[in-house]
Amino acid sequence: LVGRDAVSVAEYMQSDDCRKVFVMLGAGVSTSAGIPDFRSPGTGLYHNLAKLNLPYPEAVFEINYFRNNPLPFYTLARELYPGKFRPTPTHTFVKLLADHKLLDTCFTQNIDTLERQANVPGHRIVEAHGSFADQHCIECHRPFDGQRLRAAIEKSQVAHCDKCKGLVKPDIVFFGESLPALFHQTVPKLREADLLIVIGTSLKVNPFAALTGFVPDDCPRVLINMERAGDIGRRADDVVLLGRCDDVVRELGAALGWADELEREWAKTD
Ligand code: CNA
Repeated sequence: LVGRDAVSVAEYMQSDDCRKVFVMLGAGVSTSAGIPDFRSPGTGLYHNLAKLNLPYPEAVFEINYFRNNPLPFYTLARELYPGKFRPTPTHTFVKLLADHKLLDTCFTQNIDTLERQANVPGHRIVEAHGSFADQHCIECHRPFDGQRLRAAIEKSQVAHCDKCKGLVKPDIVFFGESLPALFHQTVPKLREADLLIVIGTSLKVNPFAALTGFVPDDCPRVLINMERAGDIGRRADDVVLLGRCDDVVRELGAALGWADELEREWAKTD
């Protein structure tokens, strides 16, 4: 990179050296859609979970806690259920990467499915922590009807498996559960990355956070976030662009000559 700024990143993205762009997303890309992240002080979900009387905030995503007390997770799920929120300009920026044949893979920790709603091609998305798209019994793993689970969650009623009466939950990865096979299958592709763009994540949850270490040593890594995260900034071609991600991707989009296209495509998501 010529410099550690958006213009230098754009220049590199337009060169022949940059063919495969990988993206890592976290909850920060969806906060402007109205979905709280986990850890932002005051507004984050962990701050607001106090009313659920959890022993500690992470318990809401622990399978053993869920087994004994599923209602806090159901309460949270009701707030996050897809269909209530609109993708952000940042989601649309990822779609433009695909439109311009630059996007190899978008790894996301988010469970809100806003990448799909922004029309990022499905085969480019790896939902590392699962999503609300499917649901299973946590005991016998029998699939459960999505409409029925949604109706139960809306009424704060616990759904039980038709066969074994076990608890049903959406296929969102809880702490201690393994990540989807697609995640593990796709990680090795990072070795071919020409550019990594990390957006809206505190990089505190492993194994997702560790993905930043899988790209080659000379692969530029760009962090777009409100605060510094992980070890991005340590390598020669690391770029840290602090600020609201929608503002930063607009700046990057303008440097790429995509400003109008970004607004036009984002308008379609309304
Ligand atoms: P996190 O730990 O809450 O970190 C979010 C990061 O984004 C923080 O560093 C914030 O400073 C930053 N941030 C917040 N708003 C913006 C903004 N507008 N522009 C730029 N940066 C911003 O969340 P992570 O994603 O790192 O943690 C991983 C968890 C969060 C995953 O397991 C997700 O499943 C989970 N989660 C997902 C959603 C969702 O699907 N939208 C919502 C809340 C939590």
